[in-house]
Amino acid sequence: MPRLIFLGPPGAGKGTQAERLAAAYHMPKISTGDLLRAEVKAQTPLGSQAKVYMDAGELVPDAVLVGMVKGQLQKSPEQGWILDGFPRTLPQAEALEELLKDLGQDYDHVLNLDVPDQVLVARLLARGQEQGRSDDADEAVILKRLEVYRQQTAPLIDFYEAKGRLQRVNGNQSMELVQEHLQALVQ
Ligand code: B4P
Repeated sequence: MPRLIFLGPPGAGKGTQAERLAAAYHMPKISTGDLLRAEVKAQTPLGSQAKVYMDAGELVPDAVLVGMVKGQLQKSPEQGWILDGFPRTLPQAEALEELLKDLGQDYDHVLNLDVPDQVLVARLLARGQEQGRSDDADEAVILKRLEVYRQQTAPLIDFYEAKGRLQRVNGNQSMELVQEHLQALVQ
């Protein structure tokens, strides 16, 4: 089963496509955004801490995320996995390399979804209205997330490109077409 990493800015469709590919290949997805939102909903100490960062459009500290992902990767490695929303910083990417080495695993594809900023903002505002996600409700918070993406997450494109592992997909197409292109790369 493939092991996939999804990269891309907020609203690029990582969560959407991770869901679709997980269903298509019957494999687990590890979505750090979903895991954090579950902690927030359950009002755990970690959730209360994470909510402050998420509502401000900031990233949750690396140590929290690395611990969370480590537990998930250990669960059932033979089924493959899709990482959605992790890594999001260079320290997270470096920690993932170490983690996978220790677990005797590797990733098969790093898939970067490219979408222009104005489309991202429109998608996230629409989701804020439909689903009431607190970090999508306010345009200022969305713009902050894009700025944080450019500063902290975009450098991962060079990180994986330098390893010859990056594959780019145009995320500014219908969900069905994006899925088709992703599956063509993975198969
Ligand atoms: P995430 O939950 O990962 O969410 P996201 O980046 O905002 O969205 P994603 O790219 O998954 O977009 P989606 O498919 O949902 O992160 C939320 C927060 O959690 C972060 O800001 C951060 O605070 C924290 N966090 C998570 N991981 C972290 C980490 N590793 N380190 C530190 N902090 C972390 O799509 C968005 C919308 O667009 C949806 O409404 C969807 O229906 C629509 N859409 C998708 N594809 C489309 C298409 N092709 N056409 C039209 N609309 C489309």
